[in-house]
Amino acid sequence: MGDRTTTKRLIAALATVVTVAAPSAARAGTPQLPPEPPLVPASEGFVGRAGDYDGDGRDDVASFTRGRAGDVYVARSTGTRFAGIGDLWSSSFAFWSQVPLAGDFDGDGKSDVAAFARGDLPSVAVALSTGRSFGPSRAWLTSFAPGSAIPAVGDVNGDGKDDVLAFARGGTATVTVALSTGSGFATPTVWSTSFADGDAVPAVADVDGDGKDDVVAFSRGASARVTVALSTGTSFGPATRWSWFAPGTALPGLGDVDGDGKADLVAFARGTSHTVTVALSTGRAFGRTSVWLRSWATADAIPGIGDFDGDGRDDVAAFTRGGTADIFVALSTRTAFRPTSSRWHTYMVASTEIPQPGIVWERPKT
Ligand SMILES: [Ca+2]
Ligand SMILES: [Ca+2]
Ligand SMILES: [Ca+2]
Ligand SMILES: [Ca+2]
Repeated sequence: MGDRTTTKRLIAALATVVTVAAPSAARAGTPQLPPEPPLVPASEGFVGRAGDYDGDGRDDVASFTRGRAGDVYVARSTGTRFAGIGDLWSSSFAFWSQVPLAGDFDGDGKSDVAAFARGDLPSVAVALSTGRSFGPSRAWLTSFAPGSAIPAVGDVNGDGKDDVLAFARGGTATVTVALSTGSGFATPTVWSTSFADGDAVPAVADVDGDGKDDVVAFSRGASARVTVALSTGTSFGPATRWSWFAPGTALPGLGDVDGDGKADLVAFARGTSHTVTVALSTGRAFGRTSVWLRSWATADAIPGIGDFDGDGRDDVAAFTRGGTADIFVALSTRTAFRPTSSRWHTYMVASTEIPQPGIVWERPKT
């Protein structure tokens, strides 16, 4: 126990040295930025998909310090653990309270990262993966996901390049899409004028298995409605109710946990139970809800979904963060999640850093 704490302090000290040794131009040029806003503003959050940053078929984890530093660390999956400690893949990406998300925006098989500024100057920056680090941050789009719109990533036209989405929610409830050209995002267009209204939690995945990512909205709370709008390749079809799932404060996500090509529902209960429930997609609806795992992502741990062993079935992760900064993984057996015997990492996503994949959302209003 004492050894591990000492090791962690050494790592933290080393990380500081690395940061000081390589100050970024962006950091040096912006000394008068305001204090960092809260990490998760009221009634906001995001569902981040997993990334395969080195393109070996196994999903890896990334950690974003955000704030003034804008550092991005990656720990690559070996299939049984996440390797490397303090592997800095970028020292100037996703500053302050920007929303960091993963996606393969140029379609080369290696996941890249996007940062959504939102607010009054809404831009989307992308840093492409070389397989060993992230290249320079470049603005791929301006005036996208303004104010408190919820950004998301998915390949909605099925061309192999991930696109970006913005959910307006509230009374507007539009869904805007900007398609990736491979080197930028095209002019945004509205793909739905009525989806994910109020404070519904939106998510993106291919629920009918046709190769085009669809949109899903979770009402949570007492109603717990799950609404789907399928992608036609150029727009989203009508909103249709597919299930009752993720009631109360449960954190909802999507992943193909049985590996049939259709994304399924996964919910992480919060509060006292901490069960993980799954409802499999039939392609036209979500089936019966069943418990796949108990006592997962307890306390304030952040859950995530990704195929960490690369067998084609999505697994679940739990990031303890804080000073412990452990990562646990439970692998899909196709009918349940089975926790692996050891931690997959013992110092990754520390303090209040944001992990990808991660489901970060505040509890619904009561
Ligand atoms: Ca696309
Ligand atoms: Ca689809
Ligand atoms: Ca499935
Ligand atoms: Ca798996």
